[in-house]
Amino acid sequence: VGRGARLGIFSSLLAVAVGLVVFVSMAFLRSEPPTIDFAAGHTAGQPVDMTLQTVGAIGYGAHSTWVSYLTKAPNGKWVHTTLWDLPANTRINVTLYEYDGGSPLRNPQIGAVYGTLGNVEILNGKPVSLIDATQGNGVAHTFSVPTLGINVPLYAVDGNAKNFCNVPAPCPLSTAHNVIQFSFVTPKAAGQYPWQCFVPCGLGYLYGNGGPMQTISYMDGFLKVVS
Ligand SMILES: [Cu+2]
Repeated sequence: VGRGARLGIFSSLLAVAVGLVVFVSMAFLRSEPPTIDFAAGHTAGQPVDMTLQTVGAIGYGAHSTWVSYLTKAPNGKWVHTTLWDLPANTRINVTLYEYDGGSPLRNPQIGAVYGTLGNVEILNGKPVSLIDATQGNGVAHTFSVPTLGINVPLYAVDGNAKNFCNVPAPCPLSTAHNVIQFSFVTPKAAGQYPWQCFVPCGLGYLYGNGGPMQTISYMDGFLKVVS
């Protein structure tokens, strides 16, 4: 075999190797938690109901001690994800079960409810527009969509409650929880709108802002608004 042919074979093998590396890394980058589809079969003008929960520890997987959100899929199954397909320009009625303990807020401003319909949340049946986190159990997490001006503080449960949830998520309703309900309207423009928790709840990470605070399916995600 001549030198040119050997060079040709070498180049082809190199190209295949580089191709494989690129393919595998792209597949890794593409892998993400599942997106729950609340837009399929949606009738324009009808509200969409969405049920979420927040837990003090997911209880399984690579980060079993991390705080997390979970989403109830339309089939009734709880899924460990924070990614949702939502119809544009639609009222979303959220029911959120909060199972985590809390603390006072470093920034009291995120105790205010805004951007929801009426600028209120319904906390265990009572409308609330501000949670003073220096009182009671404090705030556990927030549901915040900065680009849409939405902030919903989640009043915590008593971290020392006898029935505090300490089982792998999802937490059952028999364990200590608060029920927080609110509604908001998705924007008219399709696109991906990031949402996150603004309580630095990443215990053990710098200023509490690492780990679950920076990981999709734990304390942040996307509203994938589709038109
Ligand atoms: Cu949080």
